[in-house]
Amino acid sequence: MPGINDIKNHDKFSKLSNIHPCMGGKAHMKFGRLHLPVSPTCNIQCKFCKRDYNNNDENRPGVANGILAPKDAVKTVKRALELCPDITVVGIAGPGDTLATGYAIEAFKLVNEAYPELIKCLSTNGLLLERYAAELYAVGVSTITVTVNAVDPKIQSKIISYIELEGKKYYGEEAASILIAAQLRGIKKISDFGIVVKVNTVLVPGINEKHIEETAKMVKEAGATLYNIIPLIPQYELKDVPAPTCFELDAARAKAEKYLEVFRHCKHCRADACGIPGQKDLSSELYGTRNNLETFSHG
Ligand code: CLF
Ligand code: SF4
Repeated sequence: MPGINDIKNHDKFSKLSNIHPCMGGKAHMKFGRLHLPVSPTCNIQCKFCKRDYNNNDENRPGVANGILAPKDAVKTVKRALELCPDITVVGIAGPGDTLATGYAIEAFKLVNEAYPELIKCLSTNGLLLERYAAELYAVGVSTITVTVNAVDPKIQSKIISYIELEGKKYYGEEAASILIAAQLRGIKKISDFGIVVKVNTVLVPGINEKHIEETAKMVKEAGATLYNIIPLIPQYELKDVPAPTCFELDAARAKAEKYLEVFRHCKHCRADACGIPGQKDLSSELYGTRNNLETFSHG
């Protein structure tokens, strides 16, 4: 059975916007996504990411109750489709970074062999996206979200503390420059494969709210198709920064919209979310209650 990557590029986004719940408003109400929480660790530290948080009821990107082994991915997809036949997308969004370990690619390979018709969707901070672009394409990934919170190292260095690359830690503006360059190269390379790229930006008042336009412009030039602005959930080192108001969020979206179509239905999904976004979450039916495993928050 053909997968979505067999569709020609120019038709792909319009097709996806009808069936992928994070690519279009209509699909968002109708179709579901399953997240497989197979990625335990991260290779950067965002200042709003509380790495040891774990809560059954918490709804925010990246939180999960536990980690799934890639070998269990196919049976998890099978069970999820029984619980919610409207699932069209299998996503991997954490709880850490999906490319910091090889588990996401391993899980997608197995799921793609068993369910080629399902959309495979990956969310990453983009540090290693260029390196793994060809492998992601080979295992059937057709949509990728890259979280780009700034394209100016001065601003980005206020949002991340450090990155880790090839066993070395980088801090401050040096870390920010490496990350930004890697994200833009990754978006270019993956979109050259015909994979549809959505960029997520966490809106952090007082830090990047005047920088949205420039970010949208640069990620579009790199190859992104869609933009999603997520309000900051104040925690960890940014716990005292207030979350953006609806007005600030709307203003940022209006600026981004000059360059890219803006997705406005994001539900801050957990890394183990299951079902139609905004409707009853089926993750506890699917994964049960699994505690005491360290988790991360993905923005
Ligand atoms: Fe998951 Fe993200 Fe794929 Fe969607 S979620 S990896 S693109 S399948 Fe969607 Fe959830 Fe918002 Fe993400 S509503 S947090 S945008
Ligand atoms: Fe890593 Fe995502 Fe947390 Fe940032 S928000 S530190 S990319 S897991």
